[in-house]
Amino acid sequence: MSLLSAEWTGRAPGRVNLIGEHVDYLGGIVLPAAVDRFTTVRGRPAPQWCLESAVPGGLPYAKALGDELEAAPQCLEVSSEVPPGSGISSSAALLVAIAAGLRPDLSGEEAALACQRAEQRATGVQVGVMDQFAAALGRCGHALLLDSASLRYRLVPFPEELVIAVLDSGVQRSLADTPYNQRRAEAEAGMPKRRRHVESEIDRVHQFVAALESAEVGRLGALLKASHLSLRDDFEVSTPEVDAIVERAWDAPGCLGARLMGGGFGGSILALVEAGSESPFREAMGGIPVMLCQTADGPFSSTEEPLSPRAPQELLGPEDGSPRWPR
Ligand code: GAF
Repeated sequence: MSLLSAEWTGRAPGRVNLIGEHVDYLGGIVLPAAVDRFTTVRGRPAPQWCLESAVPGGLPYAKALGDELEAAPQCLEVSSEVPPGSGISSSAALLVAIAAGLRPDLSGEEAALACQRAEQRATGVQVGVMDQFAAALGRCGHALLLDSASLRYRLVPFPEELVIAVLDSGVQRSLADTPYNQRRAEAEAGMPKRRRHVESEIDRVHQFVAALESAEVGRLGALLKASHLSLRDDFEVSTPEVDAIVERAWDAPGCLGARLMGGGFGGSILALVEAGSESPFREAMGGIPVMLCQTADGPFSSTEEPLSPRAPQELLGPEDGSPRWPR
């Protein structure tokens, strides 16, 4: 840990979630991917924690992570390409970048769990581990299939002929100002509509992975649409603005499917678009901001070691990702 007395730099990506929404805090399986928008943090030891950034609000996250890692105070300079409040998890990118710079000796799993606890501590939002895991361990060319109960994971190749589009609903929000914790509590209590979403969504994750692995890209769109309808009607985390953009994307040229992404109540929309159709897709979306992304590496991902020593990446099958319900 000699790094704690020296200057350091850490860098981590934002993430998208292909499918598996509002299931990570219930032990479900999720399929996020790290994307090519990064947050970079330069740090050095200081008498007290301080943080300089064009985006306000990062200091409580940094301090909370410092507490989790039992790190001495640091002064941080943050620069980021991850737009805040837009649903690609700027908070996970910030936290994982700090963890990667301060404690590169950690495993990706340890770093992700520390960042998850820090986010919960800083915001009071009882987030799952998906975002931090994706930012830490995502791999270029892949999505990351994670069982959030066992933390076993494996990489799933992401087809080159697909482009990830993130659409901004224009409704920026912090999860702390949404009923995220309430939805989590309702789901944990086994409320029938919430439970129906969770069970059907986990099933869709399995189907989505099967479709990716058998190169049946046509099936992906129907699964995205079904996921959105379930988030809208059963989990009730969508908004009229988000629904209108999702439906517009469904009809746009080259779009396989689209859905609300992340915590919901605004934020962003994920669309999968056939490579080559980016321009007509963007045009059909009118003035709605479209960010085209590619998959990227997280700082704890090792291209030389496909199997994590700590989480044996056994194949995740239908028995994985069973939700935790009350007895
Ligand atoms: C947010 C949370 F941070 C994640 O843990 C996850 O629950 C997601 O909302 C919903 O799937 O991004």
